[in-house]
Amino acid sequence: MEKQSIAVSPTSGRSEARNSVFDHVVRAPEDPILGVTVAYNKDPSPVKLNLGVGAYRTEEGKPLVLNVVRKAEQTLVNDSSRVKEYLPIVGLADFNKLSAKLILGADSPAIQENRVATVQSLSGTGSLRVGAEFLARHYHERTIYIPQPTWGNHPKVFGLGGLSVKTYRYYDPATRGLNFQGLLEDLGSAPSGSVVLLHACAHNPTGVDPTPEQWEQIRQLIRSKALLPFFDSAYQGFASGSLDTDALSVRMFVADGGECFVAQSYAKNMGLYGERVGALSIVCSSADVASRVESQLKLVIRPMYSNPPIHGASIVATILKDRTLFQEWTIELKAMADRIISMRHQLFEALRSRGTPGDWSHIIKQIGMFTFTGLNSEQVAFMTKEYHIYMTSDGRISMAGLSSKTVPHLADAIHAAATQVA
Ligand code: PGU
Repeated sequence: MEKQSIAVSPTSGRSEARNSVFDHVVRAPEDPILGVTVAYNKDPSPVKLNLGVGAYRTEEGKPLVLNVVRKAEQTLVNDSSRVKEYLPIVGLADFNKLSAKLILGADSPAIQENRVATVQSLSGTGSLRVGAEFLARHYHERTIYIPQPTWGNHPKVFGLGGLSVKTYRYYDPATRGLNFQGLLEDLGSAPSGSVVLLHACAHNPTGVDPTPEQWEQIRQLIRSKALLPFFDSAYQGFASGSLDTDALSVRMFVADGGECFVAQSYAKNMGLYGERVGALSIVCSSADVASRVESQLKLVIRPMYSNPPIHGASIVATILKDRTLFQEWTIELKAMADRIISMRHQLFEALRSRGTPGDWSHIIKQIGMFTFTGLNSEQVAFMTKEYHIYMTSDGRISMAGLSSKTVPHLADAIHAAATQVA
């Protein structure tokens, strides 16, 4: 082996800059969401507040590991028969079955008829990416329509996955609600067969979901035009506090017998963010199609990351298959959802008591982890600079990062931004 020579400067003692084959590489900007945490971490202010990333915090502002997750982990650790062998390419079999059941419902005919191909993947993001690559290889229509706006990573995940990305109207800034007419028009004029990305519940970043009646109209339109629905379910249980209620949209599309994709994440609802645990389910028209689809999903996964990690999926499977643990999980999940709802009311009241100009009722009307405040990027920059409040530049705040103690500080900042910055 050749010896590496590192030139050390006698004066500085540091290695000297050399020409690099990467000299042309330009510094990339930080990620619009995860980069907010990077900036937050650098701020020495004691009053700083991170409302950027959608990650749950307690009333004390601390990350939360659910009790039920601690218990499941203890069970796993105590079980000396457990080994660290590779999982199959598609992941843990129990986890896959239970995940499909969780989103589609225990009595789903699609599951009973073995028409669902489920693979464990790397949280929501990895599941979306595997789905995108499968579609790019095996589906006749390579265009996916995503809502405008949507989670900032969606266009990149689907674009790099090999699909061409277009948008459909979703949000109306004037009403701070759904642009239902625009949505119907845009999906109505999408080429037949196009893939349509739908947030199963708790739309990110707007917090605006269709009503059940609107979902039914969307379903009819999608089916009548033979569009292919692709659900992103990253917040099951976080919208209403009920796992079943939050799965209603997906279940409507499965009940009609048609095909669809569902990407699930356990990052938020089980607090397993860094464990990277999620699933992709493809609901097919027959068991035979589902088994062929699964065989091809393996060919997508194998060269990407070979097979998924075992720990997070084992935690989820342990909880989902045990009646008592499952019950405990639903209680802890509901408590997280309820705390977020209470933050909405507290923030709304705090703005009202300050007489902050504008209608802030959307804070209590919006659903899920986020409030899409309507604050513009200048106002956001002002709040970061003057109040050390960190949030994405589109004006989205993670309500889960707020606590009773920090509501007044945020309300002061919003009030100042709304009155001093145009
Ligand atoms: N889909 C949606 C709609 C999401 O909001 C997120 C996470 C994901 C998928 C991916 O989550 P996984 O962690 O891969 O399961 N969005 C959060 C978390 C930070 C991020 O951008 O990844 C957010 O703050 O928007």
